[in-house]
Amino acid sequence: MRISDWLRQLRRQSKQQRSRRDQVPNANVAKQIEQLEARTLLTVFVVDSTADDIDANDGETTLREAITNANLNAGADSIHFDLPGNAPFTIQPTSALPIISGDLTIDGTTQSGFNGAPIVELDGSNAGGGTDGLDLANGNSTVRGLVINRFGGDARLARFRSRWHF
Ligand SMILES: [Ca+2]
Ligand SMILES: [Ca+2]
Repeated sequence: MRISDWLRQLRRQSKQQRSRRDQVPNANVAKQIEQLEARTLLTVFVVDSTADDIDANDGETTLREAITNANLNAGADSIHFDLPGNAPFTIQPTSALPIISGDLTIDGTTQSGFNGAPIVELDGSNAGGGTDGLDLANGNSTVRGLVINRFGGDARLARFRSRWHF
């Protein structure tokens, strides 16, 4: 091998090593970003029906479906509202809603038309006596911008270790 070839080979090797070295921190950064995304990206379920059914194929999402999906979906979730028609929007569950088992934010302020006062109402009139409104059994859950009324039981907010009676 000629010296010039040998030098070229050496240079190539050193360049490859350098680029391999450069890739290590990049790979770490990519991994960190992935982890960050997993932590910060909430899955948002949008309620666009005031009905109370569970039917994955009817093209609309009820609050009952949204809570069920959030419970099944790993990690923290949010429930937003995009209900058609005019305020107030009344959701009348015909039985207890699923216990909220993970971190969940139910945010009634996302309903279009919200202007400082809640316009989405969770009405327990038809839910059966002693039924709880929302049972936040676990995690860091938040309910905002909702009117919750006419339930025989409680709206339980485990985060505050308290019971709200309605
Ligand atoms: Ca549906
Ligand atoms: Ca979840």
